[in-house]
Amino acid sequence: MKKTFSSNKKLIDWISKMARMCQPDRVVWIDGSDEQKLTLEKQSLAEGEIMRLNQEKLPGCFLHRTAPDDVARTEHLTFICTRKKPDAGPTNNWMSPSCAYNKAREIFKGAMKGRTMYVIPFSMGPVGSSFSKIGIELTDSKYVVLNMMIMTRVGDHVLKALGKDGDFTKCLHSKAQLDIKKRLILHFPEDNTIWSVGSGYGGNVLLGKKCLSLRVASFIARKEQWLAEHMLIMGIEGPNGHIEYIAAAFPSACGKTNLAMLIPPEGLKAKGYRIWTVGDDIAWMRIDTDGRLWAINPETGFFGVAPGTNSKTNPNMVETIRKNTIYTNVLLKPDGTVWWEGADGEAPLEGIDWRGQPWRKGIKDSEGNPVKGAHPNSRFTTPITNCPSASFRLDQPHGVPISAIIFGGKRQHLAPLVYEAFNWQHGVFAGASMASELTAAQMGKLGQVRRDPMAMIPFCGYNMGDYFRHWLNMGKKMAKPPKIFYVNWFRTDEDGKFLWPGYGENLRVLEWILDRCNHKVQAQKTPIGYVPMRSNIDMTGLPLPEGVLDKLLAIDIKEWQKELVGIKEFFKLFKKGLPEELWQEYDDLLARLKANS
Ligand code: GTP
Ligand code: SPV
Ligand code: MN
Repeated sequence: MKKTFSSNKKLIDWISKMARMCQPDRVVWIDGSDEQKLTLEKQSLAEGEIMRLNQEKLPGCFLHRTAPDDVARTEHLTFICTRKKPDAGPTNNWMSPSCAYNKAREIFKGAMKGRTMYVIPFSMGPVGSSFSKIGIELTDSKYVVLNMMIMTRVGDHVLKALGKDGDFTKCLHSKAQLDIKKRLILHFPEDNTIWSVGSGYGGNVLLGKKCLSLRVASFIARKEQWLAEHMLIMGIEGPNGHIEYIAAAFPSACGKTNLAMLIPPEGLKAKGYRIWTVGDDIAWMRIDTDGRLWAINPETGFFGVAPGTNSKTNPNMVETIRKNTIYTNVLLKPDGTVWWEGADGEAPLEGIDWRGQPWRKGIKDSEGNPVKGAHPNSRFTTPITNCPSASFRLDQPHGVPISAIIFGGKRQHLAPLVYEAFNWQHGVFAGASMASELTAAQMGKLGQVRRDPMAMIPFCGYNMGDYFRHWLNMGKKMAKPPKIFYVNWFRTDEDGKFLWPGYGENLRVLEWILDRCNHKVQAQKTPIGYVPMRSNIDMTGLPLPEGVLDKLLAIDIKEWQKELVGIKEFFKLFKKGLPEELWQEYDDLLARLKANS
């Protein structure tokens, strides 16, 4: 392989030091070339780390299986290692830097013996943009290299941009023994350093993603006065041909990817609507000289949830993942293609499941539960440029202007389909008091409701009390702040069935949101915020049964009063660290609910 050089002394010294600790047999620099990618694929195939899929039906596609206990982010093994404990805040796991480095060093020592250490220079954001940050990931996993080449901008041009004395996030990863007892995901925001060991699962090991672009970036963003958020970014081209952009924060596996590339339902398509996908997971946002908030997606690919993806729910994604895609933990069909629960067509009669075991349609485990073919958090890694709705502004160094920020989560009850915050401060309260049901994206109890402010509870790299303060300050700095909304696609009826059809139909709600931003429609003032008048949601082509829209928009005062108990409990965790403004919003909501009860 071609040798790559960097004249950056800090980089060279750091690599030598890490190599001395991990003791790889060799060090290989990733230059970003197709030629090198092909070599890596070949080696990875030979080692059985990836499998080539049916090249006629899925050209350039591969399958990878992780260890059965390494299938989702491990939040209990994820730490923010600030020098002072309070700087990590009450919602993060904390370890002192010295303790964390010592513990991990013991696992990293000699972990790469017999392996290659790859040096991946990557840029989050367009190379050279003032938004962008450079990271260098050292890893002993070819799977990580191949994924990073899809998810980020990788190669020599990044080293060139780094130059002789540029700064970078030092990202070290080793699979080590893939032992959950020796697994640690450590962030040292004060050292601009990430150490991840003992895992091979995406969110734990693609260090440019959650570790750099959210945990470390959020820490930097507060200092530099911008925002690093767990948000999709999408452009909505309206009937007049004008494109407006929105950003939305939903917790993991709560619908960001799906919303970001929705296809307008017939009733709205006729009006001329069209969607442009900018990003599905992460937004970096800065205030520009026009007083507005501008956003980029620092990534170049999707690491999307497979189950439930089909040509009804997400036709654009079905199209996207036909080529050059790495599938992880899905079912392998006899014809060398793949399948997951909720994929197009009938379930196959047989295949090899995500664990690598023979699987037959309808098989049950010893307790009589159906055995899933694909893991519920199985995913695909695929380039954003494959996506038919990919925005033409993906590489614009200054990003896109954001008209609305949307928060949301999975709530069977309580939250209505949509409401608008009274103002920025109230919107920050709505975000800060968000809660959602746990999904398969994190190891833990499925379905349990937990507080997940701004969908950032697993991803904020510092004290969330300070994070809320930062959000409040950002609002004050903008002459034209985006309006803030809250949505819930997941309200259910008495039988537990979704009341709202979701997916493409969600555009009906987005249309109302933009109409509100453009002062086109009035709304109904309620104790929790502005709610649509029924007639202002265009329901053309969507005949919901009588009364369903009312149920979707209803606000149950008693339930909200109960919710406030949970919010109070959460806010109290922060003690004096919670901005007074949020307690003010809490009190005001309490009073408005009382006045309406
Ligand atoms: P991360 O990648 O984990 O951050 O998740 P995400 O927010 O991008 O989630 P994604 O869009 O992949 O959605 C996860 C699950 O929610 C999938 O099973 C979808 O089918 C389901 N889903 C998405 N949108 C809707 C919707 O509007 N209604 C309903 N009922 N389900 C939805
Ligand atoms: C999430 O869990 O929010 C994801 C997937 O987007 S991962 O990158 O694994 O964190
Ligand atoms: Mn995510």
